[in-house]
Amino acid sequence: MKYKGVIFDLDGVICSTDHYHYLAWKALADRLGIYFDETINNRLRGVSRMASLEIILERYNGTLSEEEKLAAAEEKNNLYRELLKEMTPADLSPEVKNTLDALRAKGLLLGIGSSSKNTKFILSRIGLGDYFDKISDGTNITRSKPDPEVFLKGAEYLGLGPKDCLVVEDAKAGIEAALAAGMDAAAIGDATSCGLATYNLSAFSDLLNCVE
Ligand code: B16
Ligand code: MG
Repeated sequence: MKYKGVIFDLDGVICSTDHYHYLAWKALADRLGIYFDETINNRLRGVSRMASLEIILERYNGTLSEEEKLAAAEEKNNLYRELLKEMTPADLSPEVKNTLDALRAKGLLLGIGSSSKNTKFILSRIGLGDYFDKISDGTNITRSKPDPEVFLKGAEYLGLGPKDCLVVEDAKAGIEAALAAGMDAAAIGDATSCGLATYNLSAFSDLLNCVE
């Protein structure tokens, strides 16, 4: 086996929460009179909550104090969490679940490396609450992707060195973070176009070919 562990990004890799993020940011942007569309929403992929807010505020005709920014981010998050309650185990695709099971059966450790502070809530909604060996997420990092912190912590939690880990990501910032951590990176979806990844996956199950 080429690796001892695989660290998965959550949003856009294990499941899709893009639309819920979009709806919640859109509601906030509308209230503040800020133009916001799906193209701007794509720039938020893999980016932390506060950095996402800064991107949305690029089109704001005014200024918010730090306190108002925190309140705006909390407003978005409360709405986002309400929307996440619509998710069920049916939002986990059989292909993803079967591939995860097959990787585990090969003896690989499975971890999460996500920018989200809602990781545990999302995993519980889709029926993977206790599934992963270790979770590194927005609650244990101080620097957002493309900084490697989230993946370095993930590897440390798994008890592995960077060279023993493969990262799976859907965002360019996430691929950059994995490479900066000294790890190989498999890109899926949007991230395949950046041309930086060690592997480009056309389907999640392609991972099985990358690990040996
Ligand atoms: P939260 P990932 C990222 O998750 C999302 O892609 C990104 O859109 C979001 O802003 C970020 O999490 C923070 O999420 O507001 O839930 O803390 O792709 O790194 O799993
Ligand atoms: Mg992602």
